[in-house]
Amino acid sequence: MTDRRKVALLGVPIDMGASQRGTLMGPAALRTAGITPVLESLGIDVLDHGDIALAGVAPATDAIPAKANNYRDIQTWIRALSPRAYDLARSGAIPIFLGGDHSLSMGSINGVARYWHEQGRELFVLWLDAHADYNTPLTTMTANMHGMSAAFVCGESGLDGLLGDEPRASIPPAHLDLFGIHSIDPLEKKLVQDRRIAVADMRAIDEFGVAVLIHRVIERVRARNGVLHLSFDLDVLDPGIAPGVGTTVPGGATYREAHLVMELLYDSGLVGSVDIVELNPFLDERGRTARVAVELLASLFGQQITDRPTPSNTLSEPR
Ligand code: 4U7
Ligand code: MN
Ligand code: MN
Ligand code: MN
Repeated sequence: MTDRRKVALLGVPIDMGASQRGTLMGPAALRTAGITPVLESLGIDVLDHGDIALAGVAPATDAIPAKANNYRDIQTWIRALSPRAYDLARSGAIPIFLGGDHSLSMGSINGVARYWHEQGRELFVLWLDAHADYNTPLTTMTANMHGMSAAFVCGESGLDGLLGDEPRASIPPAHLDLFGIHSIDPLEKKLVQDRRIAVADMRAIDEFGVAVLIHRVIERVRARNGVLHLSFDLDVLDPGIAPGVGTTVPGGATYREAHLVMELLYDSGLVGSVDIVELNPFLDERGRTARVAVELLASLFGQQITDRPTPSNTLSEPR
C-alpha cells in the first residue's frame, strides 16, 4: 500500500527527447521553487533522492529504430529509471519524478506498473497534456521521443528493444486517459481512435467542466480497485500561466481548472505516483512556471484553496 504521507523525489534531467534543449534544468528549478518545503508544510515526509545517475547502465546493442531522435541517449535514461521507479514504488512512498522531458514516462511508468502488477493491482494512467504523446516511430512527424511516451506505455510496437533486459510492463489502452488535449497529429489521432482511448479534450472540458470529467476517471479506477499514476505535462496549462515549456499551445487549462483537477485527485486518494515534466527553465519567465508547478503539486497533496498563501498572509508567515 502507498503511504499518502510519504513522498520520494527523483530528478530525471533529460532533454534529448524534446525538440528544444533546457528541460534538464527542470528538477533544479522545481527544487528552487520549494517543492520540498511546500510538501513538508502539508505534513508530508519528503525524501529527495537527488537526480538519477546513469553510471552502471550496460551499453545496449539493439538496432536503432528509424525516426527516433537520440534513441541511445534516451534508452540509457529509461533503462536506469525503470528499476529505480520500481524500487521507489516498492518503498511505499509516493514517487514524484521531476523532469525532464516527457520521454522519461516510458521508464517511470514501466517501473511503477511492474510493481503494482506484482501486487495484483491494476495501474491506470491520467495523461494531463496539451498533446496525446501517442506517436510511434511509424506515425511521428518529428521523430521526437517525448511525443511517443503514452504509446510506449500502452505497449505499442516500434520501440521494442528500448528497455533491454528490464521487463516491460505495459498498461492496456483502456487504462489510459488523455486529458486536456488540444494538439494531435493526423496519424496519431487515428491510432488513438483505433485503440478507443478515452480522451477529454479541451472542447469536452469547455462543455462539461473538469469536475465531471475527472470524476469519470476516478470512478473507473475505483471500480477496479486500481492505482492511478498522474503524468503531468505542464504544457497542458495555458501559456499565459505556464510559459516555461518548449511546446506551448494556445487554449490550455486555466489556473482554476488545473487546481480543481489536483484537488479532486487528492480527494480520491488514488494517486500512487506522479511525473511532472516538460518544465524548461531556459524558457521560463522569472520562475513563474516552476512556481505554478509546485503550487499545483501542493493541491495534489492536500493544500486547500483557503490555505494557499496570498500576498497578505505570506508577509507575516514565511512558508
Ligand atoms: B510533449 C508532436 F508533432 N506531436 O510528436 C510530436 F506536434 O511531451 C508534439 O507532449 C509532441 O510535449 C509533444 O513531436 C510532446 C508534434
Ligand atoms: Mn505536451
Ligand atoms: Mn507530453
Ligand atoms: Mn512539450
